[in-house]
Amino acid sequence: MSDKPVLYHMPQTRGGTTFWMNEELGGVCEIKLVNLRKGEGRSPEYLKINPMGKLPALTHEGVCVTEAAAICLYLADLFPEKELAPAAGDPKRGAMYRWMFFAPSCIEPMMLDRLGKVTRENATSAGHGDYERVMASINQALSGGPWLLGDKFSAADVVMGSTLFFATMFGAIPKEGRVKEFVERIAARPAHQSMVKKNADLSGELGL
Ligand SMILES: N[C@@H](CCC(=O)N[C@@H](CS)C(=O)NCC(=O)O)C(=O)O
Repeated sequence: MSDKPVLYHMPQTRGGTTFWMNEELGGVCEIKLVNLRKGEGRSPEYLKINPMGKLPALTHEGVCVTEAAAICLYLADLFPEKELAPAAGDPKRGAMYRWMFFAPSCIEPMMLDRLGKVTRENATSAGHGDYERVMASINQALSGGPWLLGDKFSAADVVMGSTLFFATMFGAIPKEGRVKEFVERIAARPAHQSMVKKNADLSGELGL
């Protein structure tokens, strides 16, 4: 691989997920800070990278990847020697995809419904169902362990771990039972602790 991937980041955003992934991989990305509070996400230069004006984003070899889960998956595949994703064709890769898609497409909208006190008449047409269904799935996902794919930590744990970390922090999901154990296991990882420390330093630098 020639160029280093460039990760566009700001602390206190979903960029924390991809910044943590970068720490799990040993710091493989060049970090470029985008200060959303100063409007840098809406600058013409950044909108060319991500027309959504959102973080995180990653560029590599002329390609842009947005969406935290997609970036984590891309990085896991780019550095297979770090073993953060089962190889293509391994059935466990199916489970990895499942939970990496489940977090942004089911947990996140459910969380926003809960926090915004939105009630939906029809859980069958809402892709994320409802709170009870999402919680039943999360509990099933965490029933093995210690990690989502069993003994081996993977990119799926980064995405689900971050999502559950924030869901419990904001009170959308109670911090109890398997969720509590999982979130505590996540917080004990050296790469997660390093992300928290570096983000705190960067927050200071940016005056957040
Ligand atoms: N679907 C995106 C969501 C990214 C997102 O909403 N990022 C927020 C920060 S947590 C953002 O950049 N907001 C700035 C804005 O919308 O202007 C992902 O999963 O990465």
